[in-house]
Amino acid sequence: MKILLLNGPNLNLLGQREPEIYGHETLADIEQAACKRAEAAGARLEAFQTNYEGALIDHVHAARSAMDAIIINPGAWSHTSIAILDALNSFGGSVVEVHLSNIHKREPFRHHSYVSARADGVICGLGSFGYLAAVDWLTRQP
Ligand code: CA2
Repeated sequence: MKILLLNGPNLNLLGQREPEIYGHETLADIEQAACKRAEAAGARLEAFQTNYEGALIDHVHAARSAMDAIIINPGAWSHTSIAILDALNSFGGSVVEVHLSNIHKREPFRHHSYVSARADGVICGLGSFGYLAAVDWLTRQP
């Protein structure tokens, strides 16, 4: 099982600002923990973060022939990007959408995610644990 972990815009700033919303951990901390969790379950995880929408879409396209599953926190693109939804619709494996914060408890413009229309599961509001929960679900035994 090969898992691609994608994080969208501004998530490279995690741990540096707004810890009351997004926590104290850095993105590197989160990626390392997700990698460890996947390896413990016999899976491999690759992580990529970008502030460029086209770069994220290119990674989804590359994953079509190389990855079994995608865990994605699309950041603010969740609420705006039909292009990311279209790219994920071309991917045949499992997709889990993760948000650190509970987007439904926040401003109304964060309540809708285009990506959720494709995601097999959506986790929000559990902080960085959401990424581990996504790995656990993807690597669960039947
Ligand atoms: O809760 C989430 O994970 C979000 O995807 C985070 C996005 C936000 O636009 C979504 O509505 C919900 C924002 C990420 C910004 O991350 C920062 C981290 C530290 C400092 C500033 C921004």
